[in-house]
Amino acid sequence: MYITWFSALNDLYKFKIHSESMQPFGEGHIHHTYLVETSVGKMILQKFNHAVFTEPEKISHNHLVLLSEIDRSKLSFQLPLPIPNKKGEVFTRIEDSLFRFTPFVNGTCINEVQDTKQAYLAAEAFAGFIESGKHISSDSFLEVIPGFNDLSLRYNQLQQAIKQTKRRLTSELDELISFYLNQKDLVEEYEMWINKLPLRLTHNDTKINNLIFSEDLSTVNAVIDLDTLMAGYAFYDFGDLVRTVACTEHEHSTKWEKIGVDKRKYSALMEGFLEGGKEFLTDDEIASLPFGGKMMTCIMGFRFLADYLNGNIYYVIKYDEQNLHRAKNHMYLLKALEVMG
Ligand code: GN1
Ligand code: MG
Repeated sequence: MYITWFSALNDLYKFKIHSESMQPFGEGHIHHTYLVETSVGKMILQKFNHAVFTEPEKISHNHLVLLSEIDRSKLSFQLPLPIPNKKGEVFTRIEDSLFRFTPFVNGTCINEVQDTKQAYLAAEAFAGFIESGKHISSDSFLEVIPGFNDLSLRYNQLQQAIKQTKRRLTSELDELISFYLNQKDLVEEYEMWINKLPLRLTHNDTKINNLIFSEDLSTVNAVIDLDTLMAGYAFYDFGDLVRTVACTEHEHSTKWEKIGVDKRKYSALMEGFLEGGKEFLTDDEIASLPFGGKMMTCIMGFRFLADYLNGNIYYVIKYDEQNLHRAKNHMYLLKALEVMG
């Protein structure tokens, strides 16, 4: 299988791929990602998940808007965008699969920050990303996944999954369903904020492993995973950082009693985001940031639980109950964030 892809890819790109060098790379839940050596150096090769992104041309459109509207040389980090094939296309179709190459950026990807400095840098970089596109009209971007971060829509999708599920209702599952259905207040608060705040270019998937730090973790070398860049609210990007940086345990941890909020990392995120966003953040946006942490934790809880109920059709999982456990992990995190206010 791989051999067929490689010989086809080798004909379609200007560089040669050393197939024996290929190794799985990163922790993404959606695409299959590999690191490969080529005649022009290391590259990232992805077998693209077009069941999740059914309209890849919208991603390309958004990338082109970004390329034409921002001056990447002015950014303090790289934005590695896909490398076109010989025909100028960023996606290469081989049989039923889509592939793409992006430049490999040296550095290190982390799943957990070791100290508050990295939390600060991460938030500053993601706010800097929004800042770079602050002059672009939100209408210029296409919605790559409809309602991707829309809490009301995800709540409805969860309700639908509960109605249709074939899963047996255990007490654990029952507790999670009740907990998430009880989050109506957050959904209402979400509606209130979106009626008040400006839409901007946002990244929409600001988990910590979507940054490449320098080896010594002293700077951010690149903001990666640019598939979901589109119009959104600043609190989405702050919120997903809270979910993945300020939590005392990883997203896949099942050590329920250890899940909580690291307040020092949370404060560092807030400081970094305010610094990176100082040129554009309005007072209302600043006031919405704490809501973002709760909202993004809640939306992932909805999505993980819905995916478990739907039979694990969306996220890559390592065992059948992993999505249930991710939703349970997020229930504990959301409870801890609620306590903070
Ligand atoms: C997915 O690809 P990855 O792992 O960065 C998901 C995000 C979720 C995340 C949960 C397109 O991101 O929305 O936050 O998993 N991306 C998509 O960790 O659904
Ligand atoms: Mg990713």
